[in-house]
Amino acid sequence: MTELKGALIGCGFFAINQMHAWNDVRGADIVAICDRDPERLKIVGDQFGIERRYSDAEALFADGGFDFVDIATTVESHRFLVEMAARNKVPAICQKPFAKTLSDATAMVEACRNAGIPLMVHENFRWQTPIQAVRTALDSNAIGTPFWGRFSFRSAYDVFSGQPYLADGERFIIEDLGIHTLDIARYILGDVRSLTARTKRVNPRIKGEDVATILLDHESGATSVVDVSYATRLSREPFPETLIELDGAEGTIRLTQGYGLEITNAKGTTTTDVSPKLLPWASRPWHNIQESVYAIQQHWVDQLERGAEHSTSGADNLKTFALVEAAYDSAAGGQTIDVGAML
Ligand code: NAD
Ligand code: 89Y
Repeated sequence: MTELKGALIGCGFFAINQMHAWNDVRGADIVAICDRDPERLKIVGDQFGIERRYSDAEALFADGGFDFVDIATTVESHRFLVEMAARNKVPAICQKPFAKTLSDATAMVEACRNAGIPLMVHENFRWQTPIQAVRTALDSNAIGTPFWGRFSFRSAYDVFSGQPYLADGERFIIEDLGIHTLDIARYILGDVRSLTARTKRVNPRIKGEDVATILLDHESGATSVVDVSYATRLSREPFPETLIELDGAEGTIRLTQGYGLEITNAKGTTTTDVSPKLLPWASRPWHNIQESVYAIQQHWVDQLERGAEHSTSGADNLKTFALVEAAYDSAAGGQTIDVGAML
């Protein structure tokens, strides 16, 4: 396999996971890094032994010598950096949330399409081992056609210590975390026709909403509820588990706290442990997310080699991003949003 050369922009909190995962991925190596903060550049450069270091993305692209760029900055710079990659005809991965608005996201997809470069959004939760196990169970027809689902993420984990910017934005849980849950709902039950949402802010120390309840009408005719909260104190903290309930014509699936997959159908009930692996560089409770970072990055390389579209391509992610925007619109106005009309 030819080794692809990558450059990573944004050496912050989450990029450490991406750098570890690149070390494990078959077929790619990071050869250059960029961050406008010299301290972060030095920490990541020294930790991962990267010599080529840039404080300015224009200078990184001008020097070139890499086959793809992995953009791990926060959302404010995503459009600017993806369009820079497109101008330089360099295939790009962009962290979630893809953009600030659906119109920005659409322009980014358009820029990459016109430049003829692949674009993948680092929308990694669908790559988690337990979520993949649910997909596999459905594909094996374990419960027949699903008609109802619940995708639930309820926690009181302190995400603000690692990611302080999450407390400052006008928007919080739907844009930051619910985006993954909505993507999982699409991945499991298919695209969405219409959506109704309600939000709340419970934590007085943050600016945005920390609770959201979203009702989805899927094109398949299934109905689902996506409910997310960072204001839910439980006896056993579930972070960062997404719990799933699916009812089908011939049975049910439950993804329960502690990574149990329970399938009930005419044959009875089976319970399987679908825990993620604890990779050597990972730490609990983040290991579920960390393993999915490795999985999505390996998928990036594998699909580039095959010349095939990525599961969370920019074009695919517009349909997830539309749900984020629709949820904020619905919560603000109280109405049901026609998602198809937004795309
Ligand atoms: P961070 O603020 O810790 O790091 C971002 C880094 O990017 C900073 O070091 C900053 O100096 C640098 N940067 C910003 N703009 C730049 C530019 N134009 N050029 C060069 N450097 C620039 O943020 P973070 O917590 O690491 O989050 C980064 C992204 O990862 C966010 O979009 C966040 O939502 C996402 N994230 C994803 C997951 C996941 O599971 N997919 C988990 C956590 C965070
Ligand atoms: O930023 C978020 C993400 O993508 O996964 C969990 C998180 O780090 C905090 O909500």
